[in-house]
Amino acid sequence: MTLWEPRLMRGEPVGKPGVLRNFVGGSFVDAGKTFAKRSPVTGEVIFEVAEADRGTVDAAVSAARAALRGPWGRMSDQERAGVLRRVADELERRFDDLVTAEVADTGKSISQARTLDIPRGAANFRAFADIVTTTPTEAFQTVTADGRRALNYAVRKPVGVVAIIVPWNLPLLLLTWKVAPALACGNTVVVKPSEETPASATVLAEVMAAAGVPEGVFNLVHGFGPDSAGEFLTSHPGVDAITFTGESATGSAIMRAAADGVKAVSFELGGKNAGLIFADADMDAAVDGAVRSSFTNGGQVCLCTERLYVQRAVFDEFASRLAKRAASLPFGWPQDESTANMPLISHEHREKVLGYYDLARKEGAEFLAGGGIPEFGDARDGGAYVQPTVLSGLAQGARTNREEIFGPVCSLMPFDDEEEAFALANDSDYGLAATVWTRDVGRAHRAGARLEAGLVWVNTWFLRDLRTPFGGVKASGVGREGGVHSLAFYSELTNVCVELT
Ligand code: NAD
Ligand code: 6OD
Repeated sequence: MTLWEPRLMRGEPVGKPGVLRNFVGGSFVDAGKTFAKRSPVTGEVIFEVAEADRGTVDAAVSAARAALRGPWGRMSDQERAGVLRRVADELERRFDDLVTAEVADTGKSISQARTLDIPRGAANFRAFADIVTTTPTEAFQTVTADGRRALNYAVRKPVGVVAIIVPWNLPLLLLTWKVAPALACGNTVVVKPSEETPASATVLAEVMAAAGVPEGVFNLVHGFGPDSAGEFLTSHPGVDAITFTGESATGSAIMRAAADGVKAVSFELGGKNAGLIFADADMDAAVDGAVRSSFTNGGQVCLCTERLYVQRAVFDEFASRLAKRAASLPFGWPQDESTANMPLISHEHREKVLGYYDLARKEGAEFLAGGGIPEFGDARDGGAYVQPTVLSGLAQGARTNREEIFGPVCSLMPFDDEEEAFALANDSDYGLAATVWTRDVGRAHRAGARLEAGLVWVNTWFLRDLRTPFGGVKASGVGREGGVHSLAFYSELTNVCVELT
């Protein structure tokens, strides 16, 4: 019997939960304790997960360090790229297991897992196999004042052991987005997925072994953050660099841990992203886009728009169309192809989101759609669902408009002209992504130049090219990954100067 049974996605009773283990030096290992992973769809325990203690994290870091000195450390870029392509092929061979793992852990719809989460896992490995083998380093012909000549060129080398800490919202996508470039550059990794989503990372460990990734190159430790695997890993002296995706407050804690060892960090953090809908926009496209950008993945994407500024002339029309769409998004079981809504990741997170619905009421919001919990009359009533919610009438300075909620909720506010729209969008502690809906080409380019965000989408949302820079400004992140920017973070450059005189 396999761990990855499709009934895990169907809300059928699981019986005795399967055990997910750490992966250290090429073998699956237990650790002292286990913790329970519950289904967000029904609340039932679906896995017991081995929580890595300090000794297990130590062993994982040592295995990663040893692997740098083994065959992996002697491979050329081309040879490593070949391994990455085999990993992508194996991910595709394990497609159904990965869909099961991802849907079981998150409750997301099977159609989203099949079209976004799992395909992006394989795409990440192929993209960085291509990028590392086609990106040159610098070279200069040097002539000095006294007539000496030299050739200067740069050589890329791995940073060493990279710690990768990721969240629960797009588990495989976000994990492989960092594992693929780290391995492409010749590093070894110790990864810690979120305690909420241990399953697809465990399948990835199986994939690594099957694809012939040498032992110790990819290590997996399960557990929590503080006083658990996350903290043991980020404070470990054997780790050379830390790459993290998650909340801004966690980023601060990890930055403090990294300071002691003066380690390089790359942070992809929270957002409070703005969407701007101008009166000249294609209104059908803008409404469709806002539905996607506010409610995809239950609003649990760092790039989701929680603030929507709408030009006054079209405010009422847009608000009523968006509210109607939000109220009619189908709730279904994850395995139904038509399901659009999904549960929040946990009851704890649902309490946080419902707390913001209450806060919005206190701050004077009008609820155009949602605001509560759906009722099913079946096992899903034990899950962590909330209704997709559209708010209006909140002041720009309301906490609901300033703090990241990370749920299926957006707040609508009117504006009169472009200047005001850009100023409102920029009035935020965060700066991850902005989305602009307009037919005015000049305005589209002005938005790109003026909006304080790492990413500006025009007439689209979450359309990704993996060669482009990705990251946030202000509290939304430190550094950029993607394309050559990932190569810059995951490698060290040595300049070689050869005298030719
Ligand atoms: P989180 O910060 O609570 O946890 C993320 C990971 O960090 C988990 O694996 C967790 O166990 C670990 N962790 C927590 N505390 C730690 C500590 N002190 N030391 C080491 N590790 C620790 O985030 P989350 O709730 O899992 O995810 C949601 C957040 O992630 C949102 O804020 C969202 O915006 C953000 N996010 C950002 C991006 C991006 O690309 N900018 C992408 C996805 C999610
Ligand atoms: O598409 C990506 O590469 C990426 N890092 C997406 C992040 C989504 C946040 O939840």
